[in-house]
Amino acid sequence: MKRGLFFAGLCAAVVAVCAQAEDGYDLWLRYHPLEKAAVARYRPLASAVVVAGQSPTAAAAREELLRGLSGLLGRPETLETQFLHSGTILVGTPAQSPVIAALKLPLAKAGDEGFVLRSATVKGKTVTVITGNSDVGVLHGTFAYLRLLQTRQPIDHLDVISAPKIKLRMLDHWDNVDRTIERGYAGFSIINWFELPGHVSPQFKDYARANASLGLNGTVLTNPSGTSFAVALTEPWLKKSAALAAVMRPYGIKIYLSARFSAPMEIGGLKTADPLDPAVRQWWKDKADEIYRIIPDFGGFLVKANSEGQPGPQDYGRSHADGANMMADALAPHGGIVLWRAFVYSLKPEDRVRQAYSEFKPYDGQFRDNVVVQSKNGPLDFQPREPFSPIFGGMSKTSTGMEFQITKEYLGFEIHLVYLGTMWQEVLRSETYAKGPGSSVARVVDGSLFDRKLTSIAGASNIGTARNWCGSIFDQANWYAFGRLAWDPDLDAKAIAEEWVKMTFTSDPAFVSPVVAMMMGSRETAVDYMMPFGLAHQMATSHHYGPGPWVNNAGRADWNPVYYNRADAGGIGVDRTASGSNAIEQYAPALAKQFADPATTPENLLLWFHHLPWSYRMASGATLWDALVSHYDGGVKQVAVMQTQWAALKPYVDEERFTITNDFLAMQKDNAMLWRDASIAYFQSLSGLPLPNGVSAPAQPLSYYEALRLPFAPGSPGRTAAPFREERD
Ligand code: BDP
Repeated sequence: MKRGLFFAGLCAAVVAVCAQAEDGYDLWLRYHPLEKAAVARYRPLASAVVVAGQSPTAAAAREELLRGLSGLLGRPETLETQFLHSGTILVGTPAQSPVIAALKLPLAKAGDEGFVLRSATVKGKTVTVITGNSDVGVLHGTFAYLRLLQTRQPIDHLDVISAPKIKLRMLDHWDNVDRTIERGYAGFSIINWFELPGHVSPQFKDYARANASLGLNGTVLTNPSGTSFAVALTEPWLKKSAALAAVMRPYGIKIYLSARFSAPMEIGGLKTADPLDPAVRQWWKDKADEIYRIIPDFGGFLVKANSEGQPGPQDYGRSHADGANMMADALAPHGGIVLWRAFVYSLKPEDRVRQAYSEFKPYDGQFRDNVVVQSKNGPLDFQPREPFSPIFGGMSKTSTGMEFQITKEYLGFEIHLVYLGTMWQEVLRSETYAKGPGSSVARVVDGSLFDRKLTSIAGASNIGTARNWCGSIFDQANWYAFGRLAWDPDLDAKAIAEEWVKMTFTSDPAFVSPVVAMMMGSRETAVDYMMPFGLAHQMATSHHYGPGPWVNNAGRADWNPVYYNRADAGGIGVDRTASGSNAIEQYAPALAKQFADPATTPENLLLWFHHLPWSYRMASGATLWDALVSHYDGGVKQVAVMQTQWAALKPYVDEERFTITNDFLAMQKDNAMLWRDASIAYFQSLSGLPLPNGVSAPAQPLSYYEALRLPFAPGSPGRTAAPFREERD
């Protein structure tokens, strides 16, 4: 073979290998070489690097910058300050670098964790400065700088100041200590407790990098549900957590643990967990002291109490405030935080969506300063669409933290392509009217509305041992969007999607715009085929994947799909006005008034607030029945459109990531038809109304559903598989 041909063949083989290697592991930090034109534009401005700091965090910034630039543009020179030339990037705090200090940049606005990116002239040379008040700020600035290159932004006149608007930006792992994950659809937990503290998987550093690239600063290692997580508060386990904390620390991320309320009994040998009992209080103080001896920068506790069978203060006739404050007092001397969840769920006659507010509102103002009351975005449970929880805006004297669910428990697991950025934006931009117009949920959560210093956004993680971390490539976008919104809840979901697509795939506009369009419409599409107009919780079984609007545990004061749709011969929807549960009274008067009347209720929440006849006239003039059917059907059609769009993009994507997405879209299409058919068939059996023109009769929805039944329920609580335990018989 001729030499030239041989090399051509070799290169082709290398390219093929590279294409195959795109398995998603690198997330949005791929740093593949930019196209020639971009290299020509950027390289003269990014040919050398001076990193002033020496700490492990400064080393992490340096490593990332070199890794990023080397991949994107070609390896930069690493210089000492005195030799800098045009095109040098100066990295460090003013305290570390007199050159940076002399520039007197507006660092006051960057806070403890933010950064400044600035093009400047030093000794006649054109340089770029990445700086902050702390090494962590500089690290965040480094990732932001690389993002500019990855998304092809101009870098020649940089003048960026950015500081996080939220203090605690947390990823909550619902990972059980046996490595199963509650509501996890991406394999098992990346935390291998069995090997810790002796060995920390190198994957953990990549996990820290990914989180730090978004500016996240906290991670809860253990699930707040279940029965076994108290063990994580024992000394041997704290040492395991300490090994993880050591990897996270340089990346500015603190670790937190879920605290089981009954831990003093389970691991402390006490007879009670009563929060007003002096021995119990002392136990938590001693435990906090011990934790901080082992993990000096421990973040604090996440607590789920008196919800879904979890123990809590009410077991002793005490309140949520009593319980939260006891733990807060134990952590306060060390600067620790209690994240007390407002997701309460127990069998009571009260409308379920009223419960969190009813239980927490009376204690507004009674929680310690280091307590966050962490509420899900909606009053029910991470449904495809809910109004915002009235806790936001309703508790002006409490730090109310936002809890989103990144893992798609109710939105098609890892299979359905659903971008959640739009959903979270809708929640954050919702108007609470707590202090009149301009009182958005974002303003409550960022602390500006009620002048709260302690602010928090948490997301239930979607990460597991899947090679691509999230089970699907597009679910990586939800991790990404969550982190970006936690840093700045005012960011735009579309802009975030664009960034992610460019960083994850390519910046070619022929790819970016259709994919962003797919993502932007995807949540509404899922709402349409699953539960339009504010219907909620229409899943058949506890695994929450497939449809089953008909399930009715008749006679029990239970919550099931029928409880949430109230469909009968006369109509559908839940009356939450004064003639029903009056849940609307938990909102500010201006909103309560709006929600009281179907004509002024946003159509996408109509059936959340109202029970209406099938013949109700929608704004379009169509009857409710016809509109409902056409939304279910429209959702299916939209999935088909996504399928076609994706198929046409094959030339732009590597084989592996193309195929998984293609396969999942086909599954989503089948599932969407199932949702439509099952729902329409059931509602039609009650309404007796004909299907509108163009919509065909559902094909045997029940047997359809049976076909989908899984032999096990992925991600369901109580699943027993334990990957590191060998079964012997
Ligand atoms: C529900 C989940 C359940 C969680 C619970 C929670 O179905 O598995 O434990 O939320 O948030 O949505 O605690």
